[in-house]
Formats: sequence, structure tokens, C-alpha cells
Amino acid sequence: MTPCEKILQAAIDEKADFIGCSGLITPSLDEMVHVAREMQRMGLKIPLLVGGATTSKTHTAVKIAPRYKCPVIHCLDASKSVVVCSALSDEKVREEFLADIAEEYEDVRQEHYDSLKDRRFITLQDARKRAPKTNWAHFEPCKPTFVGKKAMLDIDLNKLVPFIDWKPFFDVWQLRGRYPNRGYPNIFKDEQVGPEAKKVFEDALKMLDKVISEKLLQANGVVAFYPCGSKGDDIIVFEPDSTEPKWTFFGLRQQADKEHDQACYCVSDFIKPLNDGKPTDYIGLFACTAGLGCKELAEAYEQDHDDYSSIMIKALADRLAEAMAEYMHMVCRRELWGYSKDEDFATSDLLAIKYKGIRPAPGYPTQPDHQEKIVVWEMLDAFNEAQIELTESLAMDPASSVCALMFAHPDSQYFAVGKIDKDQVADYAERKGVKVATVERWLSPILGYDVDD
Ligand code: B12
Repeated sequence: MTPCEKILQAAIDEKADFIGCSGLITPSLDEMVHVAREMQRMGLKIPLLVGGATTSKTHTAVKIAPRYKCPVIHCLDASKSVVVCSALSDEKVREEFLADIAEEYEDVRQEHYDSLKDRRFITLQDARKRAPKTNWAHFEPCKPTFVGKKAMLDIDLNKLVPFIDWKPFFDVWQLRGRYPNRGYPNIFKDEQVGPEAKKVFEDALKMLDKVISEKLLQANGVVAFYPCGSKGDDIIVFEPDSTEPKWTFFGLRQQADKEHDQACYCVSDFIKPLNDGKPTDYIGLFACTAGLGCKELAEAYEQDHDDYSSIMIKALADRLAEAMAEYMHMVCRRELWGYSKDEDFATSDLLAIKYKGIRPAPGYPTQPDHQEKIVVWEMLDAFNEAQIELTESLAMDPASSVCALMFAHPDSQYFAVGKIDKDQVADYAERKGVKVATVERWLSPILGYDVDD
């Protein structure tokens, strides 16, 4: 979320040997291309290292590296950056290392272009014909206990602890057990990483106790329910007691060629179609955070040269944010929306998603368009209601935040839109009233074709 100019100015002022950019979500990808272009324009000669969950060697080789004449290197793992920086700093191995990278990235680019040629899509029109068949005549939507929005502030962290999924916690520490000792709690049995995993876990529990007893983090959320109805691939949403459409969620439909009997899904398939333009159904949405106070704590630890605790508090806030999302979804299903009042699962079953309904989030594979968060923020007013900000780059601040849409239909299920073709991008741009090039930038990771920049 740091502006490009600030990164480059700091690198110049500090006479940096390397620049590293980290990207968690799709908007960072485009920003990294911009950083590379700017480095070229300013005549910099510093290597650019790229990493983070949303980045890939392919994106780095195809989109970033060609924009900057000096080395651009993707690092899958932060610990690899040591090897990379050592090689780049050592006159004896630098040339050979760079030649290897150049050759490898050329292969990656070639493979990427070849794979595009092999992709098979059906037309958007045909994909729509293969939408799942739902018998709406027999579907009676459940009316939520309120329509409009409601804040859930300063949630007791003790309530969230049982909902913590500890598996991703060990990824933060790059601790991976060998099969079958993957994930929590099996990882403790692993011969190699087991003892270390146990140690960080015990430290995490100690810090969690301190966070809870001293109220070091605050967890806030805001939830809303609105009347709606589907119209093709979109969901039209109405303000309470209004029959005038107010907002639209734009959907993307699976378009890859599959076996004939397989449906091509879009999130709008789980909402009852509008009746003569009037609402027929309900949609829920929420945003939540467990990260209020986290930045300040992490900074204090860093000032103290305690990087371990700084990473630990961020990892815990992330776990609590995801736990809060699970908790809020449960409260909605059982009480606030109430479509699943009798649900009575153990927490482990909740984490295994055995309940009715889904909560896909903008940016995840079911709706990969991060721009959809803008309308979510209009509907939730999440900054004023719960102190969760949507930044210009469509990230949420505090970082430990999650937002989601909620669908109650019993047939609703998670799916990945996958790659899409040109006809869908053009149709989507027209429905949204934006340029095709703009959509292509937002959706770059799921485009099934190449775009000239
Ligand atoms: C933990 C996590 C979260 C946490 C924490 C987020 C945060 N504070 O950072 C929570 C639950 C809060 C969260 C929320 C969201 N998430 Co999330 N999340 C993840 C998850 C599971 C792991 C990411 C992670 O932290 N891994 C651990 C770290 C250590 O690994 P890493 O980031 O890959 O970094 C390593 C390397 O890449 C490298 N590295 C990283 N940066 C750099 C930089 C340099 C220079 C170098 C050399 C190396 C390097 O070193 C690291 C250690 O080895 C990923 C899925 C996945 N398995 O990757 C999804 C994922 C990143 N999330 C995703 C999404 C969509 C979201 C949300 C937008 C969902 C939503 N609508 O609510 C929000 C956005 C949050 C925000 N603040 O805006 C998507 C992004 C998809 C996309 N293309 O945009 C992912 C990929 C899930 C998916 N499969 O769809 N998320």
C-alpha cells in the first residue's frame, strides 16, 4: 500500500542495493508493473525482488520483468531472498546467476503463451445456457430479522478463540510437516519441524492470553441484509422498503470448456430472479476486523528490535480476523438472518463448511473482482460503522480484516470462476459501464488470453 514514488525515493535516499515489493491481493500486481516501469523511466539500476501470495513467477516473467532492463526476480519464499541477494552481490557468480534467470524466464514466458493457445472456452452465451437449473417456484426465501445494517463492536475475543483455524498459522512461519504430518495438530508429530512448531504455538498461546486479558486488540464488525433479486449474471440490490434498484453486484461466470453435463456457475445463480423488476430474495454481507491496535503493537515490538513478536502479533490478529468471519457468519445463519436456526455443529464441522449457505468474498475465486468491494463499502459504511477502511488500492485497513457476501440458498456452493474469455470481459465492461482495458487490468490473473500493454 506504499506509493511507488515513496518506495523509489527511499531507495535512492538510502542508496539501497535492492528493492523488494510484496503483493497480497491482485491490485498489487498492476502496481508492481508500474513500479518496474518507473524504475526504468528513472534510470535506476537496482534489482527488483517480487514476492507475496498473489504474485507468481509467470506474472513476474510475463508482465513485470519486460518493463525494467535490470534484474527482476520472483522469490516464492522470503528465505530465498538471502540466496538471491547474495548471488546478485557477488561479482563472481552474478553474471551466471542472471543469465540463468533470463533463460528460465524466457521459458516461463514461452510456456505461458503456449498454454494460452491450448485454452478452450465456450461462448458466454453458451455458458449462460449451462447455468445450474434451480427450481425457484418452490423456494421461499427466509426474511432476515432486520434489513439494513448493524454494527457489532468490541466483540469479546474469548468468543472467537474456538473458531481459530490454526493451520495457516504455521504457514506464516514456513513450518510444513511432511505428509501425513501436515497442518494442525499433526504437525507437532513431525520429526523435523514438530519441536519448532510446538514452540511457536506455545508462544502464540501465551501472547493470545496477554492480548485477551489486557484487551490489546479490538474486534469490530458490521453486518447488513438487503432485499435483492438476480438479473442474468448480476444481483440487483434494493434499500429497505424500496422497489427502486440501488446497487448491483456484477457476477462472472465459469467459461472454460467442461464436460457437457457440468454446470457453468456464477454467484447470481444462488439468488431468486427479480419478479417484474421487484425484489424476491435477500442477500447478506459483512466486514470484520480483529486488527484494531495491531499496527501500533507491531511497531512497538519492532522499535524494541523484537521482530519475532511483531510477526507473532500480526499472525494472531489474522487468525482472529478469520475466526471473527466464521463467528459472524454463524451468528447470521442462526440468529440475525435465521435461515438455519436449528444448526448445531461442532466448531470443527463449521471450519469444514458443513453448514447451509456460503460467504464468498470479493477477491476470492468465486468473485475475483476486487472492485466489488467498493459497493460492499457503500452498503456497509464499514469505516464509520466499524473503523475498517477500504484503501485506494482496495485493500482493507487494518490488514487483519475480512469482508464477504452471504447467500442462504441451500444449493449455494463455492466454486472458482477460473479463466474467462474476451466476450465475457467485453460484456462485463459494458454492464459495469467501464472500458474493456480497465476490466482487463482488474482481472489480469483470470484472463484466458494475452493483452498487449
Ligand atoms: C493469511 C491470509 C489472509 C489473512 C491475512 C492478510 C494479511 N494481513 O496479510 C486475512 C484472513 C486477514 C486475509 C484477508 C483477505 N484475503 Co487473504 N489470504 C491469506 C492466505 C491464506 C495466506 C497469505 C499469507 O499471509 N501467507 C503467509 C505469508 C508469510 O506468505 P506469503 O504472503 O506468500 O509470503 C511469502 C512469500 O511469498 C515471500 N514474500 C512475500 N512478500 C515478499 C516480498 C519479497 C521482496 C520477497 C523476496 C519475498 C516475499 O515470503 C513470504 C514468506 O516466505 C492467502 C492464501 C495463500 N495460501 O497464500 C490468502 C489470499 C492472499 N487472500 C486473498 C483474499 C482475496 C483476501 C481478501 C481480499 C478477502 C476478503 N474479501 O476479505 C482479504 C484482504 C485483506 C486486506 N487487508 O485487504 C486471496 C488473494 C487473491 C488475489 N489474487 O487477489 C488469497 C491468495 C486466497 C485465494 N486463494 O484466493 N487473508
